[in-house]
Amino acid sequence: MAGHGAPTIDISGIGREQPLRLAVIAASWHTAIMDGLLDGARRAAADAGVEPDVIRVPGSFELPVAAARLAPHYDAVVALGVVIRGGTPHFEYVCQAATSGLTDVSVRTGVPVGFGVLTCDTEDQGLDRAGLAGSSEDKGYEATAAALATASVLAPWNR
Ligand code: DLZ
Repeated sequence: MAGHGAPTIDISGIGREQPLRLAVIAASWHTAIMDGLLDGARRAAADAGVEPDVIRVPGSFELPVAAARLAPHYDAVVALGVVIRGGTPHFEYVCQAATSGLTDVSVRTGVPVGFGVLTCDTEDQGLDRAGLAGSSEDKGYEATAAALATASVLAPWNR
């Protein structure tokens, strides 16, 4: 799946028009890539005029349980992680757990969960998507913008 075809999502100031509570949950493996994703998430939040709470967890496997605990307290959640394929099936299990777990949290709670988990064959692929100098994509920003834009569009149906 390439970044080609991605929409431009305008989130400028949406958090100033309507207060939006944002939790950014970030795994800790692959530090350089994670730093880029987290910086992108913070930039998106700043563009939206939102002050995020940042919660760190050990690995991507822990993202769904953290999202499940936090989602009821926020308007939008973003999950950031980096999983890099190794020589064992572990990659598939962690990716599957993160993907299905985060989807489940989002659908079950009705709180948008931005999917900022990179699943890569190599570290270079992650660096290229981390919003760093020289990266071609900025997945932390994109996932945060998507979660905030979705929260904003769903706000009229807030209970
Ligand atoms: C164990 C593991 C491995 C091998 N690789 C990664 C990875 O590339 N990215 C990541 O976020 N986490 C990894 N983990 C850790 C698991 O996500 C989890 O933290 C542990 O299995 C403990 O539950």
